[in-house]
Amino acid sequence: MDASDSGDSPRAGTNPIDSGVSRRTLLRNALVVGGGAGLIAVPLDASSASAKQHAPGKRSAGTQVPQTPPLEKYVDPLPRPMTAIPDLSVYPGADYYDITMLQRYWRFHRDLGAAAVWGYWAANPHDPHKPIGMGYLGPTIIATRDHPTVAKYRNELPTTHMFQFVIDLLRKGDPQLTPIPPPPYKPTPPLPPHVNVWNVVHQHGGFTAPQSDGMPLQSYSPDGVHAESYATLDPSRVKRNEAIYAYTNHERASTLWYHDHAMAMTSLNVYAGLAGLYLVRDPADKRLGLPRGEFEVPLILQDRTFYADGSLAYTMLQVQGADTPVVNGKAYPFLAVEPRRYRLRILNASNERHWRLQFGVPRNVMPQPTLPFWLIGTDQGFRAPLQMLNFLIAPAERYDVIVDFGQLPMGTQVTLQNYDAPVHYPGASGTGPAIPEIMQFRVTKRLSGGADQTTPPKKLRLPAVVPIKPKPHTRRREWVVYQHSLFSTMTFNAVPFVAPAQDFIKAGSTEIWEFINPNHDAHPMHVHLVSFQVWNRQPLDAYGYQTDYEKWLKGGRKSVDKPVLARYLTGPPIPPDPDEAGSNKDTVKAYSEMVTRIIIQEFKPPTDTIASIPNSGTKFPATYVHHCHILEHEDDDLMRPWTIVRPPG
Ligand SMILES: [Cu+2]
Repeated sequence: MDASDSGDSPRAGTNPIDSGVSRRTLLRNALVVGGGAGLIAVPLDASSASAKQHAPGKRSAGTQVPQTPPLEKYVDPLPRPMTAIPDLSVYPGADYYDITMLQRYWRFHRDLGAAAVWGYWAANPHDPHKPIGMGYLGPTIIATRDHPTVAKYRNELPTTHMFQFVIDLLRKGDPQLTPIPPPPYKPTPPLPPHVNVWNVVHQHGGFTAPQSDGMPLQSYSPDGVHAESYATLDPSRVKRNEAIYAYTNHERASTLWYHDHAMAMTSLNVYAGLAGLYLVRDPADKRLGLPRGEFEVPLILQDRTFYADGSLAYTMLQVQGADTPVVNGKAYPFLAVEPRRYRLRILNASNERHWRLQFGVPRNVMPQPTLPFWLIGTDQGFRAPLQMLNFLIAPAERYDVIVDFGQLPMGTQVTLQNYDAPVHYPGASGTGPAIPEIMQFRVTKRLSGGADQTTPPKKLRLPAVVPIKPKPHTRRREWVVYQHSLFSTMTFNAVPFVAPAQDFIKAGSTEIWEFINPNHDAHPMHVHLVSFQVWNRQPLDAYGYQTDYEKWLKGGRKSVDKPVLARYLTGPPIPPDPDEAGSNKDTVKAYSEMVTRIIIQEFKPPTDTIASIPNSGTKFPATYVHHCHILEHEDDDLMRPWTIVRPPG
């Protein structure tokens, strides 16, 4: 980086923030106040009196939010994340990866300077001097269904955080950042003394034993400080800043991903770059006739804000989301395509931003302004093809789509557009920067290899999704998104994350989970370990429910006072959205003022030994977590553990 830029562009580790708008006012959803039909949403406005009451005195309203300098669009080609190369010699019968977390430099745009970023680097078994990575994000790991993967994750990041000012505020107990639990729970320090950076890798969507799952309390720092539930396989092979995890890959072919999940700082660590794709392939899928090779393109969607020197600005203490689209690490990239079908594997790896995506085409090219596409898969794998014009993708969701550029004249520019989706959904206008355009596909390459030989999406015969049916006595479990006071910490069921699990689930059981969301924004809920289906949603008297829930809490949480959900439902059940129906999911949009129900087929963690590694299978009781995948909400404090217990006998 050029030192001459440093005057007005703070660096990693400095504090660019002096804001009157708190994270609590903007990141968290204000709860609904008011009554009857006239529900009033608390304004998410920096200047409102209620917003100010929680802001520390030294912050003044009106301080500027960092903004990315104007960038020329579509000048950088879309990068393709490299694929990591497995070492087959370390654990017989498994693909082994040696992955290091490092701070390196990465240029997000032709006209921006190189930025310090965090990323994953995979050792190259063929050449130790050429680790596989690009600085930002991580290489794609490609696994074969039912063939296990073993990974060693080494933490060599700096011991001062890239966004140290946030860590400092957190450690000081800043009320904007520190989880403040509802009574009778007491706050606990979120980090040990002297730990500014720690990390843990979670394979999102994986069917993984708890000791390899990478949950927040398994974090470990570059200098070897361990959180209380740190775990590793094969301890004789690891140093204190490392952990070895094993993955079964007993999933259907699917678009999984891996990302940081560290206690109290997941949002900062992922923003700095710690995420990558993890694709599970089924050899049988080669027969399906899907676009492959260079015609299968992963799109990792994120939003980032940059200082003038190109370095990353973390603005989410001040506003929702960031101001610039970044795909596979480049701002406003383009991809030159052939006139044929492409398979796009789209991951929303943003901290907070929901995107409503469509493929815009010039008016003179098609009778309609958008190019239809086919949805062929979601979080947990293939589904029946569904033709769509747009879709809403929440943080952590994946959409596997086929787009046909074959009917478009040479030279056509197709723009991936984002419309009608504020950062939070449905959100309020003005709470975060709008990003109407993301990237461009240019039909400029000649059709190679003769005609497009892939199967037309309508005729695809994809592995079927079997509907999960409840049984008469299927247990229902409620998770209330509860905000203890206006703009304060959000929890599930008014219990902080660090309190021990209170939910004990019998191994092998089917359950319906009810996410009760009286907030006026959606929360993307992710459940570790399991694959589920969206059952239905039902509108909720949010104000009435919230009021009576408060009464229950203030009355000492007596079970007789607990609001009975059925009394607050204001309409019939609503079936899942078309893209959710008949889909296997691991993340679901819990819409505002609704109960969202999911059905989970089976709580059955993998118990078999993986790759002959001792203690690699699940031991009961087995504790996992679920959480909101708005990463700032997860850090603060919308996450809970639950425990799978062996059934008696
Ligand atoms: Cu949330």
